[in-house]
Amino acid sequence: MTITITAFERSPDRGKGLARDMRVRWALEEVGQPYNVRFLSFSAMKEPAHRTLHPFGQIPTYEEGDLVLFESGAIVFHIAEHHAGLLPDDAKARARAITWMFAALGTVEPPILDLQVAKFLEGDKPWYEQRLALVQERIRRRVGELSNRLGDANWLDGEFSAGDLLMVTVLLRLKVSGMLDEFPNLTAYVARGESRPAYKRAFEAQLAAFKAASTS
Ligand code: GTB
Repeated sequence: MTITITAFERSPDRGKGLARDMRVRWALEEVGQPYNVRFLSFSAMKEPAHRTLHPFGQIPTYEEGDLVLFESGAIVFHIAEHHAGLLPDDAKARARAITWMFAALGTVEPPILDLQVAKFLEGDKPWYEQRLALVQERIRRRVGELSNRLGDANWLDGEFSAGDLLMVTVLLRLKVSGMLDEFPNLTAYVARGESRPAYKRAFEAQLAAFKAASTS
């Protein structure tokens, strides 16, 4: 069945792979599923037609026959549940990999998103410096805990899983701040993710789309 996802027509990150369609593209590449992409402008995302697919008027969405999904984590989970390659067969290992998916989105991502909010939306506030310091402290604590757990392992729990896929995409958003460099094992972990052929294919596809939109 044809799979169609949505993505930014012109991604604000200029194709650096930080928008959340990247997670979905990467998951689809890992399991070898072809997909189409419908590109949306910011205004099209807020139109009723797209809101039928996504109540919050965002990307990514996922359509497969009459199934429509939103939320990148739920989409990656759906892909992982229906195709081999992203979740272990063993029931307990599978449950642990799913736990890491939730940990990535529910525990590690929120403080990292706070940093983006502080930098891009609160930079002109008189309390900005104080807030920034607090946000950075929270990130250091949380990411430090993750670093301790990973130790010198390649992946979070045995083989690469959807938990790693989401965690790597979450940590990638920290790269530009320089804070990831404080954790060499996580820097190497992210680089391992980026060096996977499926990641590279997904990255190239979204970059090519950005370039095509910029020249049109
Ligand atoms: N929880 C949802 C999910 O995981 O799918 C969050 C979806 C979401 O935030 N989507 C963003 C969006 O549609 C795009 S990814 N924003 C438009 C809107 O809300 O109107 C977030 C994002 C945007 C830009 C960059 N960047 O430029 O680096 C990175 C990530």
